[in-house]
Amino acid sequence: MEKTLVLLKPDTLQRSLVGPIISRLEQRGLTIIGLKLLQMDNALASKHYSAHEDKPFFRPLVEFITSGPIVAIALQGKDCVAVVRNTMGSTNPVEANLGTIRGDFGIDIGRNLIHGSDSVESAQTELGIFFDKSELLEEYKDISSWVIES
Ligand code: D4T
Repeated sequence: MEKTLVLLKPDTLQRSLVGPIISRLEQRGLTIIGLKLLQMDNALASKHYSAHEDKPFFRPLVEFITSGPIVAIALQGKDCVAVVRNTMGSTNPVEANLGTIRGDFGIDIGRNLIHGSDSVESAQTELGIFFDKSELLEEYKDISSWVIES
């Protein structure tokens, strides 16, 4: 079953939105298979956002993501990369639809609350950055057949 990585960014923790945001992901029918609270350092942030290192927002982005604790979550579910992306909403909260996490909780692209891998390939790479294989507990839910037909 497909997996993805979610990061709840420092603004989510500072604003005490961890519970409501995790609830939305769980309510979609996704399964938490790994979860940890951590403080990213410069090296980890630069690695995670290496695709953006030439962009003007790279430095502020690294500063922001390292400015306080984050929550890293490994999720599993049918089409979960796409399901997480459309549950998060557009990168810029101003453009995100109401009913999405960014649309309901954010107003600034530099404080957009949540990261989700943008493809199955990047999910695999990103999960490897934040979780050891032994930290992922897969396929443990009994209710899966009530969420996913097959
Ligand atoms: P992440 O990677 O955080 O899940 O966001 P997205 O996948 O939705 O968006 P992204 O990779 O294009 O951007 C990464 C991160 O950079 C911030 N950002 C982005 C910013 O501060 N200014 C900008 O102009 C852009 C494009 C927000 C998300």
